[in-house]
Amino acid sequence: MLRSIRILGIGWLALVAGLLATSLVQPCRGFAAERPNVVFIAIDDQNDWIGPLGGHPLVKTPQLDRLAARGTVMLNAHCQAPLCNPSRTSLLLGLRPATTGIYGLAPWFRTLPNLAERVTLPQAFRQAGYQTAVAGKIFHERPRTPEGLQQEFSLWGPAGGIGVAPRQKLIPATPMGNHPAMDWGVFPHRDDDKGDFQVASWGCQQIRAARSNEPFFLALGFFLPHVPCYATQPWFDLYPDDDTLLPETWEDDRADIPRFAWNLHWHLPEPRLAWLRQNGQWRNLVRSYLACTSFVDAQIGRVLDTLEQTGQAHNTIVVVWGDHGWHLGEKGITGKNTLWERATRVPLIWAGPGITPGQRCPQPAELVDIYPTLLELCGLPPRDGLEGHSLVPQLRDAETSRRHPAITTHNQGNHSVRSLRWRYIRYADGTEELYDHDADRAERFNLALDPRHASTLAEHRRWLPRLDVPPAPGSAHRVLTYDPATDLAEWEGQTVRREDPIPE
Ligand SMILES: [Ca+2]
Ligand SMILES: [Ca+2]
Repeated sequence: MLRSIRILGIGWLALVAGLLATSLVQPCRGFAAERPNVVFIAIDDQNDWIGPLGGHPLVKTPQLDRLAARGTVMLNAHCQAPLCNPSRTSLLLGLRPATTGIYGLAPWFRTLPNLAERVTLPQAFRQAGYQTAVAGKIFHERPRTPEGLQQEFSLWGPAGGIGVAPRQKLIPATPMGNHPAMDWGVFPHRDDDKGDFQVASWGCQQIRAARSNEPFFLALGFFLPHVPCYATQPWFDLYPDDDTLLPETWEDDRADIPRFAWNLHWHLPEPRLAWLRQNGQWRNLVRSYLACTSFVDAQIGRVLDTLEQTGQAHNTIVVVWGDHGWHLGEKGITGKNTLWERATRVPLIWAGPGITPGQRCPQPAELVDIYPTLLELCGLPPRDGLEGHSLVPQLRDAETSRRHPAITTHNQGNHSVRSLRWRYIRYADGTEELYDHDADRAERFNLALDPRHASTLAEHRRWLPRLDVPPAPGSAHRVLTYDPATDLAEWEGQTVRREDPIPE
């Protein structure tokens, strides 16, 4: 019999700091009431398997569909890094990973002298008189002191996270490692014991308590469908228990990919497809991920309902984003940390004042664009030094073309450039990939060595970041350093050679 244990709950320190913060914040008055509120919703590790993006034909996300119907969906939106900390740090600072050197799960950006006082997106709103509040995972980690918490947001709610979990893992140990998060399956528990349920409940309370003369910036970070993917049976029952759920894969798909991508770049402990198949876990993983996606969708629906019930939907910008995607068997792997479509394409849905309803925009967009876009939508002054570009022209008219492609960076020197039609990748050893999304949405055929595409390659190389800094001090975990002189890479303390066998 499985026993429930609580892994994460409301951090008392955060709560005390939040209460303290509430009494300290004195927002500017006057102009504030004319400005729209912002509800800023993050979904952790959510790939394009949501209804508005059509990444999975069977996924059920009725609440995101409803938000999309009253807003604009960016169909070609990509993260700046396919990993939590660098992606979120980039979005919240408005700076690219190749500019800050933050590529791994550390450091916390405030430890870097040049970023210690840098104004983040929520801080820009607080400076403009907004009440800022946060629950769940927005930054990759929470500041550890009351002063640190107060520096980032006025009010802190529950930390969210996993909530309840089985005492023992549901899946067998894998030869790639036995990390406790690498787990999934049906787990009987109460939905309201989940961290994401509590994050949504707290968000709804804040919306109900909002005062009409103070605009709010409410950030809610949902943890699922990040692993471990536990859900109760009713969420699994939304999906058939058969192989129609599985994404399409091809046995020879790796044959035309540079060896660097496998041996020196994607070298992580997530289960490979071969292990999932041998252990009968592929369908279970896919179904668990979809069940968790639908669960989070329902939590977002509770927040949207509350905005409507309190009469604030018309004056609130809602933006939903995912920090990066996730492979579930494509190219023979599971997990993040790649520069392919399944790991870089993310939800980016906007609704509210100034945004045209019912639009679907195919132009490339980046998470680093959120910062300048929200400033413009809310009438806040633009800030110097932001590396994104406002999406307001596209949110007004989705036909407006966009010059800038979306750039994703994974560790120093590895970049993807996603334009309207193409994906170009350049790795640190100089090898390249090129995919034509008009003909090949699954990125199956690498065209980089085909001389007919020389001009397309040249055009995309121009967008590679000019600044491409080494890992920042304190960078750790999942940061690969590559030395072209020796053709050796260091990954998590291990030396990796090009000629090592490719992991299955
Ligand atoms: Ca993540
Ligand atoms: Ca291929």
